[in-house]
Amino acid sequence: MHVIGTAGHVDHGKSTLVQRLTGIDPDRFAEEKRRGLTIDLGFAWLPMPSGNEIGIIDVPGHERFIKNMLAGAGGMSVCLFVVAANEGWMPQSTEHLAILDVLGISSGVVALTKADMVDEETLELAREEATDHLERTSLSGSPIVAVSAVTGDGIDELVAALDEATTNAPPPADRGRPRLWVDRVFTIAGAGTVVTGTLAGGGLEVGHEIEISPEGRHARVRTIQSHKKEVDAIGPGNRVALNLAGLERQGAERGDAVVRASQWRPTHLVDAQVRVLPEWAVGPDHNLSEKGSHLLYVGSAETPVRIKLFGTAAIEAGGTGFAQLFLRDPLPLARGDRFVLRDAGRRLSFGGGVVLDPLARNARRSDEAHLALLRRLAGSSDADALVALVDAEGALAMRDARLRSGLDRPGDNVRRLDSLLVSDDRFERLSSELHTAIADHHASKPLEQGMPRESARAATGLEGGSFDALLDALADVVSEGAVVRLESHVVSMSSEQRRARDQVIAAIEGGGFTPPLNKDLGADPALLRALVDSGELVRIGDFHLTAAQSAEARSKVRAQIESEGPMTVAQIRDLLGTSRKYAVPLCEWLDQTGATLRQGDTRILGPRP
Ligand SMILES: Nc1nc2c(ncn2[C@@H]2O[C@H](COP(=O)(O)OP(=O)(O)OP(=O)(O)O)[C@@H](O)[C@H]2O)c(=O)[nH]1
Ligand SMILES: [Mg+2]
Repeated sequence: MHVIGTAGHVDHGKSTLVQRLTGIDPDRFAEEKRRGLTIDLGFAWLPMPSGNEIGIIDVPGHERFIKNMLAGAGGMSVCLFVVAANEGWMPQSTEHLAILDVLGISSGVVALTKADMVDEETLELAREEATDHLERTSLSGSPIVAVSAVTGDGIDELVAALDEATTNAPPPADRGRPRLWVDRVFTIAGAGTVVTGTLAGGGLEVGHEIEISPEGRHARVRTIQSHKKEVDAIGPGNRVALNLAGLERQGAERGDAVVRASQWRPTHLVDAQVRVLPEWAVGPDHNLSEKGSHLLYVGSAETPVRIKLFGTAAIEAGGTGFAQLFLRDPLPLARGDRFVLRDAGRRLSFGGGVVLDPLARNARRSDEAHLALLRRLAGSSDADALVALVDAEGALAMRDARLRSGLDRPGDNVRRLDSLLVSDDRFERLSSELHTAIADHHASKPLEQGMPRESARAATGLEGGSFDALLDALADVVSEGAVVRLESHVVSMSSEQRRARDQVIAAIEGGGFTPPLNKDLGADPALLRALVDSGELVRIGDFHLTAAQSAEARSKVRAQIESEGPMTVAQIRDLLGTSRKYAVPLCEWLDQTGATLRQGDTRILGPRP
C-alpha cells in the first residue's frame, strides 16, 4: 500500500479537499482552524473503490512551514498535488514540485481545486500551466482533475484517479528492515507514549523490541494502530501509530526513527550523488559549492550538513555530482535513501540526492579511487554496489555489508570467508601471504611437518572462522591437527641428517628397553622432534623408543595382562627386562595411550591395543 501526501501553494485548498475526500479535518490545532491555515502535518485516510484503505498526509503550503512540509514529504510515495484554478501556478507550487522531484516521487494526481470559482477558459489555462510545470519532473504526465470541494464536482473522478495511481505505483519494498520516521509523539492517559509515522522497508508486530534511532533507546511495541484500528502486525506503506512500552514522552521526537534493535546504525558521514535543481526551480545563478550553510532533510528528519564535493568545485543549476555529506546529527540511513537539500541562507530547496553508501569513510577530495567508487555505486544494483564496496575496502564484515548495501545476503558474485566478504584481490593477497609464510617455515624448519596453525593464522591477520574458510578454499594447503603445511611439503633430510638419524635409531634399538636417555643421546632436538612427528620414534618421559619397540612393549604387556591378570610396575619392569627408572615412565605412557588402565597399584587392560 501507499501513503498519499498533499502538496501545493498556501491556501490552494489542500486541507479542504482532504476533508471533503475523507470526512476527516486534517487541521488538528485550534490555531490552524482560527487562522484557516495549516501549520503542521495533518493525517487522514480514505477507503478506495478498489478496496484499499490509503493513508493521507496533509502538508502546509505556507513557506514558513516548509520544514513541516518536508517532514511530510519524507513519508509519502504518491502525491495529491493541489493547484487552485483561480490563482493558478504559484511560487510554493514550484518549490513543492521541486521537492517531490528530488525525492523521486513519480506517482500522483493533480487536483485543480476551486473549479467552482472560475470559467472554462481559466480552468484550461491552469490545466495547461500545470501540465507544463509537471513535464520537467518525475511527475510528468500525471492526470489532472478539476474539482470543487464546495460543490463536490470532480471528486469521484479524483478518487478514481488516486485509486489508479496507488494501485499502479510499485509496491513498497519489504526488505525485512523496517524504519518508521517519527512525525508525531503524544501520550494517552494511562496508556503511555505513542509515536506515529509512515512505515517503510519492512513490517512491525506487537511485541517487537524496537530502538529509537539515533539515540538508541529501547522499547517494546505494545499496540499497533493504523487508521485508528488496532492490528497485530503491519506492513510497509502504511500510516502507523505505535504505543511503545518503556518509552517516556520525551524519549522520541519528530525526526527520530523507530527501527528493530541492531538492524540500523546511525551515521554521520554518507557518500551521495547530489543534484542541483534546474533553473525553473532555483533561478539562473544558483550553484552548489562547499560554502554556505546547508540543511539536509530525509524522512521526517532535518540536520545541518557540510558538503564536500568530488571531482568539481561547484555544481551548476541542473547539474549532478558526487559528494560526501557530513551530518551534524547522526541518522539511520540506507543506500538509496532520497534526501532534500536546502540553502539555509537563501531559504531555498535547491536540490538533493540519493545516498550511495550510508557508512562512508572520510576521503580526500583528490582521492581519485574514491571518486571512481562513487561512480560505480551510482546507478548500480545493490548486488553490484556490494561488489564495488568489497573491492574498495578489500574486506567487509557481513554485518557492515548488509548495512551499506542494503542486501540481506551477498550474491554469488562476491567471495565470502565465513563472516567476512573479501575482494578477489584481497583473496589473492591472503592466499599468497599464507603460502609465503608456510613456505618460509618449511625452509627454515625442514624437519618439521608444518607450521603451527596459530602462527599461520596470525600471519594472515584473519579471525579464526575466516582463516578456516581460507584454508578450505586453498587446495594446496593441508591442515593437519595443530599444523598447516603445503601439500607439496615432505620432511627432507640432508645426507648428514640421514646419517645422524640412523645413528640415533641404532643407539635406541641397541639399548632395548633401557635406551640412552635424551641427555646421553647427543642428538639434535630438531631431529628428534622430526622423527617423533614422522612416527619413527615415540617420546616416553626423557627417553625415546622406536615405533617397533613401543609396539612390542604394548603387545607384550597386554598379552601378559590378558593371560595372567593385572600387573604391578615391578612385574612390567621384569617382563620388559628393564629398570624401575624406565618402567615408571613406560607405564605412564601405556596408560596415556590407552594400552593399560591404572587401577590402584596395578595395570589392567586399556581400551586401545
Ligand atoms: N470555492 C471554493 N473554495 C475552496 C475550495 N477549496 C478550498 N476552498 C477555500 O480555500 C481556502 C483555503 O483552503 P485550505 O484547504 O485551508 O487551503 P490549504 O491549501 O490547505 O492551505 P494551507 O494548508 O495553509 O497551505 C478556504 O477558505 C477554503 O474554504 C473549493 O473547491 N471551492
Ligand atoms: Mg491546509
